[in-house]
Amino acid sequence: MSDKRISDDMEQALNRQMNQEAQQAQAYLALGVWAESNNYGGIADFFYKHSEEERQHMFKFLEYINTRGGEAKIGAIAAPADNPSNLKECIEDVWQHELENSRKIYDLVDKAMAEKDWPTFNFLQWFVKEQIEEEALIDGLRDKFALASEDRVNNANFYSLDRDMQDASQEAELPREQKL
Ligand code: OFO
Repeated sequence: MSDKRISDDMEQALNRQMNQEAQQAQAYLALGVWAESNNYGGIADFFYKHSEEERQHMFKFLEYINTRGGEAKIGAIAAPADNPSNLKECIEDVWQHELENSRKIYDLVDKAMAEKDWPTFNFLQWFVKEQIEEEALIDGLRDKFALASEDRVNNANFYSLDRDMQDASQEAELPREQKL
């Protein structure tokens, strides 16, 4: 392996975030199972796709750490949180989760800047942009949920919400749609 071009401290911080992305993939996977077993098939697809995206994020960190002469260290993944008790709680949990992830990315950006580690600063800009998109995506779903739940007359709006989530644009394909 070539000489290391990131600090030990940065290597550890990037490894933490890499494992955090793996943890997020696991959390979205668990939410997909929860949604599917509650007959929200569209929402389940949304979470399964998002789990794949988080896994791709994990790989971006892995490749970057190794490319800079560091070593990506695959850590343990904790069990996901308990299932939400309803769809509203589920969407709010996801929202808080993404906000927290944005804060972690910004902390890394701060660190890269403090260390004058411009390659890492540049690498992280992709994630800053990604979090803008992810926050907008989940915030949009919160709005749709609010609209759907205003109509208490029937469940038709929940059905539409489910379809909207299935069709929401995401970069990853469902694992079952990928060509092996
Ligand atoms: Fe939900 O985003 Fe990764 O970083």
